[in-house]
Amino acid sequence: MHENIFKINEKEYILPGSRACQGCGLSLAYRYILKALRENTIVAIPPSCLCVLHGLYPTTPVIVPALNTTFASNAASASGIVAGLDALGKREMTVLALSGDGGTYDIGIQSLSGAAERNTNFIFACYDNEAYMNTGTQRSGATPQGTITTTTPILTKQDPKKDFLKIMEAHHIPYLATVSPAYPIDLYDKFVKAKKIRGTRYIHIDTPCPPGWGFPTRDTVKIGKLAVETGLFVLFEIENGRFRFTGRSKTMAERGKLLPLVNYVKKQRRFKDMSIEQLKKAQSSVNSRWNEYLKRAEG
Ligand SMILES: Cc1ncc(C[n+]2csc(CCOP(=O)(O)OP(=O)(O)O)c2C)c(N)n1
Ligand code: SF4
Ligand SMILES: [Mg+2]
Repeated sequence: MHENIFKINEKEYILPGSRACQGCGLSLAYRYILKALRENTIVAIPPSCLCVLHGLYPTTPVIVPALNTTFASNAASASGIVAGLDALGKREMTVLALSGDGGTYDIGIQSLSGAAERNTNFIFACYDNEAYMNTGTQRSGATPQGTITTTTPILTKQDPKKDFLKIMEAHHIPYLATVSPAYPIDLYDKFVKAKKIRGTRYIHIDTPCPPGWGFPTRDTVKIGKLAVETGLFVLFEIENGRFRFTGRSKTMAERGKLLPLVNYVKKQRRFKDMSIEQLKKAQSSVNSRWNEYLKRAEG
């Protein structure tokens, strides 16, 4: 079923000894991303947990070249790398701008929107751990309603998560996809595919984070799977405007039933003060978005 299941790249691009936390969803995702993109990849990195993972110059566990950029300018800096490579005639290189949700939804949105509008020839991937984790779990535009963060410690976050996928889809880019490190083959296949497409490719990564979300480090994959099986995070791709479910979401759309959202919520300390009203609202928005996707998949 998966075109690359027997062809997974065995080479490791992240050597042992990174500074990421135990059980980090970003570490898992990044490992598979680099396996899919292979050599000839340059990564642009804004201030974030990814920056911490890469370490302090002159040492790093990552064996592809990377450029540290400023928070707001990751997409603009990556566009500069693309232009430089073009000028040198190096067309075999892949440029990956990899930003956190803060660096995508909030402070990086302007440079990303400009680059996507110009159909810049790069992959922009957002690893969404749903808060500013590197600086101590402040709320971002990606933080879900009902979550405790260090900037919403009493009442929980009241505003809903921004629908960033719709914002990116409105840029009419050639490729948009969602992935989860809990489903590595789906993730791997999508990055392999994205590498072959020219223009702006946007990939959204659901990124479970044990300390920020409040679950045991051994449960990263379990939490990632629950996000997909409750329909909160849907695996799909939109290629030249055509929507299709992939991986576990595809089998669930064909013959499955979504698990109740409470199964996901009750496993994370960040939701401990979520009200029943907030949970009902979140469940109803999961249901209506799932039905929207089912209709799109039919059409
Ligand atoms: C202009 C600017 N504002 C604030 C900071 C401080 N800062 C560094 S990393 C970070 C959080 C990044 O959050 P996100 O993009 O979600 O990535 P994560 O830390 O969750 O991996 C912040 C606020 C900064 N480096 N530059
Ligand atoms: S805070 Fe979360 S995203 Fe950041 S390194 Fe730790 S587990 Fe990974
Ligand atoms: Mg974040």
